[in-house]
Amino acid sequence: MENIEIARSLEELADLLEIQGANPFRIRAYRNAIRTVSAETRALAGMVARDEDLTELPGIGKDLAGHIRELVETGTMEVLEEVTREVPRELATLTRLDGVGPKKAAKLWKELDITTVDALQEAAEAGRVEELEGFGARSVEKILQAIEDYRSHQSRFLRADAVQYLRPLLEHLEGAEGIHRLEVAGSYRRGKETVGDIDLLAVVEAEDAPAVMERFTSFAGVERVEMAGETRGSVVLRSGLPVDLRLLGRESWGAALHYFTGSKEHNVEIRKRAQGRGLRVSEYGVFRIPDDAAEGGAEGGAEPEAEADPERGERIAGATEEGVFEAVELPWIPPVLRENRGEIQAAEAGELPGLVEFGDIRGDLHMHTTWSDGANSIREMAEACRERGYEYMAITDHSQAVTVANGLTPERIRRQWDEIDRARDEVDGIRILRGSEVDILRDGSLDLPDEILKELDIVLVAVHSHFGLDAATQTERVTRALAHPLVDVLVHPTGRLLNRREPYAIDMETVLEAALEHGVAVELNTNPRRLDLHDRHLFRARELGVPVVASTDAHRIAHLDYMEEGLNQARRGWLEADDIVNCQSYNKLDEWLRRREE
Ligand code: DGT
Ligand code: CA
Ligand code: CA
Repeated sequence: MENIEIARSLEELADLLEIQGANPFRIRAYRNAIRTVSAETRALAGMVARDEDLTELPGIGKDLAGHIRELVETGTMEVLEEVTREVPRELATLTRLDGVGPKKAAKLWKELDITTVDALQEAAEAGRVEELEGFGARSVEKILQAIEDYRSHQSRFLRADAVQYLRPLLEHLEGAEGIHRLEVAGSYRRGKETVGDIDLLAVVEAEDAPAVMERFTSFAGVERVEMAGETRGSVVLRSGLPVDLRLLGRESWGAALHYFTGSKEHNVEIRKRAQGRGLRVSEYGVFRIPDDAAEGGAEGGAEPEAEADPERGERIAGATEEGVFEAVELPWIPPVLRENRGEIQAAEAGELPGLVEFGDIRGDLHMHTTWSDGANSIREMAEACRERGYEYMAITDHSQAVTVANGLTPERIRRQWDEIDRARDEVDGIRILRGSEVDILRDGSLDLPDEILKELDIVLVAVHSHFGLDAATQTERVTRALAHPLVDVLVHPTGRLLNRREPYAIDMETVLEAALEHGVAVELNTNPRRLDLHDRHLFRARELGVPVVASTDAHRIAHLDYMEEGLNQARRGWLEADDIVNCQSYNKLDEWLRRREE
């Protein structure tokens, strides 16, 4: 059981207890524990197995340690069973909806007997919810929107979650005898921010196939087996994540890897290209079409026909992916680019981008400390950034308008500078920039006076309120902020929370043009639940020449590690190191930050 699954169960428990009206201190203790569990890098299941003391973890007392141990060992918790005898378990799902917390869920249940998303939708549409005290027409509208979002996201998993759900299965399979190669294909390999399912490929000898399939379906984390054939198996993990496994011979490895990596659109183009060269590409290999078989020229790119012998004709490639590309006269194309967005043309012209890598990153320019809503001190963050090999970093706590995050007034910011000065003395080997995540107010003005902004090394701006404005007003608001001469980076440019909250309505093209005009950078927020800026936005930013900052928005040390995974998104947007501000040396960065001083 992964930490994320433990955190999920504790969250469900905390939600149900809160709906039940349990002691608020107890609930707060559970919520603290959830944060600890999610941020812990060691596997708690391993700690339990080794009989280690969980109470040494921050926020985990004897009580919680016992619950976690029970959960890891039995898959459930007596406390959870207990509360669900009184509170319907489905109610925990309602609390996941934006705009419905445990208090509202309790009210819906007690007054309208609503326990499911379906029932809530029905009651909301019938006008029964808005009559409840504390709801009203606006909040009902919001709930209906949240239900719609929930439905559209339900079937997709955040990549970052899928990574965690999948890891134990991969370890289990890697230990299997008879597997020569194992790779995750599909959208996962293409680095997409969400995945529908997992497509696993393995090379095995024919005689080992049954044992390998058996090992796959008997994995302890499997909830149910959908099918288990000779070469293909399909399971659903306890987390709900569907996983397909295909077993192949060595001669087909490259072709299958290419085919099942997709995307479908990319594959169609490659097949067309092959047909033009008298070749047929399938998941089995690349074959020369025999002269007697005139294959669907008119239907270029159609699926290989199921009835036709898939291996008809002379095999000219298929064992490696490079070989497949070579057969159609192309260099190997990185999976993150395979979306048929021009990668084939670029490959043909020898103009594939040299994609950014973690080693190119020289610093992190967006993070929080205990001065606002972060968990670590300036000094701790500085040491952690230095450990990650960075040359520089920026401390960017919230500004005063963001009261929920304990935003800083001008007076507190000045005091923070003293502490930054001390950290500069105490922590060698890293440059610490004075920054701020300045709130963009409703009218597009900034939440801090110019005399403060002038003394900051880097000024980030972001929207934290009035997400509901119409696109024209929101765009106007943000572009006005970008026109301010002291602004360096627009952070949280879409405000989305993946699978939870849609981006706010904004005209990104206009925003990017304004950023270009005013020499402002835009942020790729590498928090895996945010990833503000879609791959298409990043692609467009690069095309226009708008600089991009890739930053973690860390609220604790562990979050600094979001950078590495988050760069998948940058690569999907075709970004090279040169396109990213924080891939520059300190001197270059400093020059850029002073660009408007004269
Ligand atoms: P997902 O799972 O929705 O996040 O997206 P993918 O891209 O992983 O799609 P999936 O799992 O349906 O299929 C995996 C890959 O297999 C896909 O990227 C390309 C290939 N593939 C699947 N079905 C077809 C098809 O009908 N035609 C072609 N050309 N390729 C297909
Ligand atoms: Ca897939
Ligand atoms: Ca699939």
